[in-house]
Amino acid sequence: MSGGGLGLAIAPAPAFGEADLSNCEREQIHLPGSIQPHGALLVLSEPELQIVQASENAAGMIGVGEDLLGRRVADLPGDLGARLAPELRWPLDQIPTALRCTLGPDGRAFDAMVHRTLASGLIVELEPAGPPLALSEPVEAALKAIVAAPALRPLCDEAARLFKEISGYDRVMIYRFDEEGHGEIFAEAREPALEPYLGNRYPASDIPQIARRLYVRNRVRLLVDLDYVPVPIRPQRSPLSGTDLDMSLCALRSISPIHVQYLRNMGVTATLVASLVVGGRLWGLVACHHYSARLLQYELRLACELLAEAVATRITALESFVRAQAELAVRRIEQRMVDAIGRDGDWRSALFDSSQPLLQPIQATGAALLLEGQVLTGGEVPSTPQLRELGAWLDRLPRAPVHATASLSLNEPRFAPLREVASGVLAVPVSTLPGEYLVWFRPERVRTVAWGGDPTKAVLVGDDPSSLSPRRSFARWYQLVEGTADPWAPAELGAARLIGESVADMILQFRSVRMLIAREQMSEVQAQVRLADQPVLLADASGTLLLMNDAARALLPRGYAPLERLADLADLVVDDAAARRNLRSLVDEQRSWRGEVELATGEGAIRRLQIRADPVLSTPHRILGFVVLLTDLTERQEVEAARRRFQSGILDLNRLSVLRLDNHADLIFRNLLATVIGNAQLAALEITDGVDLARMPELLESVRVSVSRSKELLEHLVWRAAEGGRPH
Ligand code: BLA
Repeated sequence: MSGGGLGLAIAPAPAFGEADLSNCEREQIHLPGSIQPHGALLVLSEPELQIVQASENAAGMIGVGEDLLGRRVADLPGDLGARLAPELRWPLDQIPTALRCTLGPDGRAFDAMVHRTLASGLIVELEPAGPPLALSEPVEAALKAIVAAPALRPLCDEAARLFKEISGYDRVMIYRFDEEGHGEIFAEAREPALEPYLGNRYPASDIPQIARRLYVRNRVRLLVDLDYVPVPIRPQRSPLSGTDLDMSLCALRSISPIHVQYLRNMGVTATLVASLVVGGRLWGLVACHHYSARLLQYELRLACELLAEAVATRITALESFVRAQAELAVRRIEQRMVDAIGRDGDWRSALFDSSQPLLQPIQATGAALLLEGQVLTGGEVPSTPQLRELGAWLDRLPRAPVHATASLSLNEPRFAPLREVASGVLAVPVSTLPGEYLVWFRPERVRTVAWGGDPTKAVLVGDDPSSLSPRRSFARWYQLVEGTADPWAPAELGAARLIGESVADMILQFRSVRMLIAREQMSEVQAQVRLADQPVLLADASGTLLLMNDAARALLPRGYAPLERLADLADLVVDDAAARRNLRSLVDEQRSWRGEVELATGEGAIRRLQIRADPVLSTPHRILGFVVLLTDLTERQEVEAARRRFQSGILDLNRLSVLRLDNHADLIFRNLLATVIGNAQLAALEITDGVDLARMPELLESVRVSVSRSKELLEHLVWRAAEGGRPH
C-alpha cells in the first residue's frame, strides 16, 4: 500500500520475520503465516465448513495422511463437524470458543479453539488434549485471595505467587508499565536458585506499540519452546480474502523472531504472558518464564486468563479507591472554600491557612497559587520571583489540563536552582488567562534505579555486524538518578485536575459576580460623572472621546458639533497652539497637563478654566485612557476676591482699634474685639476649607459683616460706658 493520493511516502510496515531493529516497532506480528508446532491450524469457509487453508503439520497430526485442502470438516473422521455446528451461531470474533473433540481414524482427542476472522473464514486451532485437571478448587481459592488483597503491592505479590503455583513456571513477574510505557518488575515469584529481577526496569522500546495493542485483544500468549521450527500455513494467502491470514487471536501464532532472540539472550526457553488490562489500557503483564520447554494446556491457560482478569479488576477497584479518596479530599477543599467565603469573603484563605488539605491528596510538599499577579503559597516552595518565572514558563507550554514533570531541572536547565524544592512540578491552569496556575511541588530525591540491562543499549550489534540483535546483556545496570522527584501517580494527577477545576470554577464565579457588581457600579459611576457640575472629558487609550459630561458640553458654543477626540478640545482654546502641544504630549507620551486655559464659549464670551489632564494606567505599561477635568476659575476668582475683601476688612477693623491703645476702655474694647475677630477668622478658615465653593464668597462676606457689626456693638458697649463716647 502506498500513501497514494496524499503523496506521502510511507515505508511499508515490515512483514513478519522481516523486521530489523530499525523498523521492528511496526513488524506485522499478527500476520506470521505460520504457527508453533505443538498444534495444527485449519481455516474453514462458511457455511460449507470446507478447509481452505491448513498448517503443513495438520494432516499428520490428525492422522489422515492426505491433503486436507478442499475437504469438508464433516467428512473428516471424528466429531469435530458435529461439535462445531452448535457454536457457529455465536459471533466468535472477540474471544475464541473451545471445544473438546475427536479427530482422525484413531479417535484422538483434541482441544479445538475456534474463532472467526473478518474476511478469511473460521479458524480452528487444534491441540492434542491434555490429561483431565481439577482446577476449580485452586482457581476459586486464588480468586478469593485476589479479591481480599487490600492494596496494590500485596495484590501483585499474591498474584505472582498464585500464577506460579497454578502454572508451574520457574519465574512469574508482574510487569507494570508507567505513563511512558517503561516497565518495572513490580512483583515476582521465582524458583529460589534464580537471580531476582524484582525492581528491575526495562525501557518501553522492549515491547513495540503494535504488540501492546495486540495484547489488549489477545490476553494470553504462549511460547512453548523458543527453538521451535515454525510450521507454515498453506496456501499462505487466504483464498477467501486474498490477504494474509490475520492471526491476532490465534493461540498457536508464531512469535516474532526479534522477541525470540530477546528471550534467547535472556536465557529463557518458554513463556506464558497474560495481559493486565485496566480501564481498556494495558496496565501491565503477568510474564512467566521457564528455563526448559513448557506447554501449558488449554484449561490452564484459561485459568491464567481468568486470574489475570480478576487481578485487573482488583487493580481497577484499588486504583478507583485511591481516586475516590482523592475525590473526597477535593470535595473537602471545595467545602472549605465555600465556608471561607461565608466567613472571610474570600476563598483563597481556605487553600492556604492550613496547607495540609491542599498538599495531602497530591502528596506534595508545597503549593502555590498564581492569580491576578499575586502569589499565595503553602509548604515548601520556590521564591516568589522564581514562581513567577515558572508561571511564565508554563504559559509557553502547549495548553493542557495538567502539566506534570518529575524532573523540572532536567527538562529546563535554567530551573536548576529549584532542584531541591521543586524537582517535581504539577501545575493546573485555574483560568484561561496567562500566568494563572495552581502549582504543587515535590523535592528532589536522589536514588538509584536498577535497569535489567543498560536501557540506552536496547539494541546491540551481534557478532555479524550486519545482524542486529535486541538486548543481549541483562546484567543489572544501575543508574544514579538526580534532579528527579518521586513521579506523580495517575490518581494524584487526577486529584490535581479536580482541585484545579474546582478552584477555576470558584475564580470564574467570583469574576462573574465581580462583573455584575462592576456593571452596577459602572452605571452608578457613569451617572455621577455625567451629572457632575464640573466639566469632565474621558478618552480611551487612543484619545478617542468616550464621555463628555453635561457640564463639559455646556462649555461648547451653541450648535457646536460634539467633540470626537481629546485633541479637538484645542479648537476651543484661545491659545490653541500651546493646548494642542499639551494634548498631544498627554496622549502620545502620557504626560500630565496642569494649567489654565481660556475657552471661547461662543458669542465672544471667554471663560477661564483650570485644566487637569492625566493618563490613567493599569500597570506601568498599560494605558487605560485619559481623564480631563476642567475647573471654572470664575468661581475661584470670586472666592479669592471675597477672601481678600474679608482679610482687608478685618485688618481695617484692627487698625481702628489700635488708635486708642492708651485708654483703659480702649484696652477692654481691643480685647473683646480680638476675641470677636478670632472667632470670625476661625469661621473663615472653616469656610475656605469647606467644599461649598459656590457659597464661599457669600459666607465670608456674612462673617465680615458680622464682625463689623460686632465691632460696632462693642464700641457702643465700651465707649458709652467709658463716658467718652465712641470715637468717629
Ligand atoms: C514482545 N517484549 C515482548 C513481550 C515482552 C517483552 C514481555 C511480550 C511477549 C508476550 O506477550 O508474549 C519484553 N520480556 C520483556 C521484558 C522482560 C521480559 C522487558 O520478560 C523483562 C523481564 N524487543 C526488543 C526490541 C524490539 C523488540 C528492541 O527488545 C524491537 C523494537 C520487539 N518485543 C518485540 C516484539 C514483540 C515483543 C516484536 C512481540 C512478540 C510477539 O508477540 O510476537
